[in-house]
Amino acid sequence: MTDIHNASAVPSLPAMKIYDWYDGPYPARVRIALAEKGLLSEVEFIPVNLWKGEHKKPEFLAINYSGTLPVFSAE
Ligand SMILES: N[C@@H](CCC(=O)N[C@@H](CS)C(=O)NCC(=O)O)C(=O)O
Repeated sequence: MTDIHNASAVPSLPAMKIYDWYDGPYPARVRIALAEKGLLSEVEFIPVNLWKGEHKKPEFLAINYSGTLPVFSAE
């Protein structure tokens, strides 16, 4: 049985990405949950600058049409 609380015990995790911004409260909740599970190092964080409006640009809307953060991606 897989120990879901031990990241190193999880076989072949897909590449996990989270699009976020450092001072967004919703992204912060995700970071807190990942930290609690010891999974922060398993995720690549991709900053999307809310203050520059990067979350409303076509490149980002193609990832999340609602134009909000965070976004989780696993491939
Ligand atoms: N329904 C979304 C909302 C997330 C949300 O509002 N995130 C904020 C950042 S903390 C955001 O992207 N705001 C930009 C905007 O609404 O234009 C969720 O629960 O994840």
